[in-house]
Amino acid sequence: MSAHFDTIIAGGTVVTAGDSIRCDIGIRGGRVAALGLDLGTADRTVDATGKLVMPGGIDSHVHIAQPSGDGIVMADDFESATRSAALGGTTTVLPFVLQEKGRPLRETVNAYHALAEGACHIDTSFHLIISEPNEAVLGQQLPALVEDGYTSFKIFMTYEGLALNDREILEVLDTARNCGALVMVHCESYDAIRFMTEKLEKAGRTAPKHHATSRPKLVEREATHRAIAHAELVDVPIMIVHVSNREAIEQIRWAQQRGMKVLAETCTQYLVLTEADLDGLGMEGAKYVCSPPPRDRDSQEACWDGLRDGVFNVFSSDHCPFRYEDAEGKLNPKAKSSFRWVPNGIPGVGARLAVLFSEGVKKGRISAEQFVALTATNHARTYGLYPRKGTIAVGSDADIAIWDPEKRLTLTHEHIRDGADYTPYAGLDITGWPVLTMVRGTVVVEDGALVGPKGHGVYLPRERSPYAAKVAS
Ligand code: DUC
Ligand code: ZN
Ligand code: ZN
Repeated sequence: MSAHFDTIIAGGTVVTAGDSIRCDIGIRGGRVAALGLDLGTADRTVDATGKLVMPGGIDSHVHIAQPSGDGIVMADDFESATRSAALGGTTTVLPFVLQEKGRPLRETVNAYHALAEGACHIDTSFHLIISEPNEAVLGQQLPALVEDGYTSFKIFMTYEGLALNDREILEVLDTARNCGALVMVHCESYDAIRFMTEKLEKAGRTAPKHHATSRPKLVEREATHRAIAHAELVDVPIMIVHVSNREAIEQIRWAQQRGMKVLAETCTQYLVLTEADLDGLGMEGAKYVCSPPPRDRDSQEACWDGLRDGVFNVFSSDHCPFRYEDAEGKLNPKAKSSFRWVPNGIPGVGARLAVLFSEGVKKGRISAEQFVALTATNHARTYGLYPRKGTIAVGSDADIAIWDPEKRLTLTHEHIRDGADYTPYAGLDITGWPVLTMVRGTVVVEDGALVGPKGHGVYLPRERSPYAAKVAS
C-alpha cells in the first residue's frame, strides 16, 4: 500500500555528513518519515531535480539583542536575525544570554525568552555567557540551568566587565565538569590588549585598522594555550570559539594530538576577510571590526586546513551585528576618537552557508558531506541536539535546505536582509544558493521570499553535549 505524506521532496540528491544519495524524502507531522524512491502521494510535492537537499544549517554562535554598552544597540532582534538565517538556509540558531551582574541568571534567561517568544522564523536554543562566577552562580544557579537544558556557556578572557581571571576560569571549568556542561572560551589576553590599546592611543594610532594591531595573533595564541592548560588541569573538554589564525590552530592541534578533548570553531570572516579590510577610507574599516580580527592569507589557509582535517568541528558565523551608518552602531560619537569604541562584531548569519559552500565546496576545498558536517551535523552533536537536528534521517525534524548548486550571484545586503545596513561580504561572487528552507516540515523561505508564518520557530532545550556528559558521569 502506498503511503501518504504532507510533503515529498522529490528528485534531489540528499546530502548528509555521511554520504550523498539520490532519493526522495517523505515528510509527515514535521518530521522525516521516509527516505527512498516511489514513496507514495503527498499534499505537496517539491521538485528538487538537479538540486542538493541538505540538513538546514545550525549556527551555534550568534548574538541577538544582546546589551552592548552605553548608547550601542545591536542591529538585530530575534525576528530580523532569524529572518536572515532562514534566507541563508539556516534552520536553528544558538544565541547567547549575557549574564547581568547582580541579577539571578534565571531572570535574565527569562528576559531573553520573552524577546524571542513568537518572534522567530526558525528554531533557537540559548547558550549562557558567564560574567560573574560567584558562589551562588556556580553552586546553584548554573547547575540548575544546565539541568533544564542550557547545557553550554561561554566565558571571556578579555573585555572590561567580562574577562575572567585564571582562578575564575578554573572554577567555571570545574563547575562545568561537575554538571556536564560544555564551556566555550573566547581566547584573547585582556592585559596584553589593554597594554597595546593604551600605547596605540598615546601614539595617536586610533583608526579602525589599529583594532587589529592591538590584538595580534600571539595574543590569541597565548590565551588559547592558557585555556587549554586550564582545561587539562581540570580535566574537562572545552570549545575554543572563533579561532582566526595558524598559531592558535597549532595550539589546538597540539592538544588534540595529546588526546585532549579540545573542540574548535572557526567562522566565515577568517576565511574571506583579512586585516587589510579594516584599513578602509575614513571609518569604512569599522565595518570589519570583530574579535579576534581577520588576519592574513596564511591564516585563511590554516583555517581551511583545519576545516578539512578536523581540527575544527564546527563552522559558525559569530553573527554580532551593528549598523554602520548609525549613532548607536559602528559610527557612534566616540568611535572616531579610537578603535576602542567601535562596537565589536560583524553580521554574518545569512551569509555563512553560501560563503562556505561557494568558497569551499565549489572550489574543491571541502566535500559536500564535510560542508554538512561543519555547518549542521557537528553543531547538533556538540551541543546536544542530535539526532533531532542536524541530519536527514527517519524521525529527525524535517529541517531542510534545498540548494541550487549552480546559482550564481554577487552578494549584496539585499540577499542577507538582517537588521544591519551592510554585509562585510558584499561583492563576493557566490556559486550555490539555498532556494528553499523548511523548518519542521513548514516552508519558511522559497525563492528568496519569506513565506513561513512569523513565530514558527520554537525553543529547544538541549541534552548535555556527549563530550561533556562523559566527563561528568
Ligand atoms: N566575541 C564574540 O564571540 N562575538 C562578538 C564579539 C566577541 O568578542
Ligand atoms: Zn568571543
Ligand atoms: Zn560571538
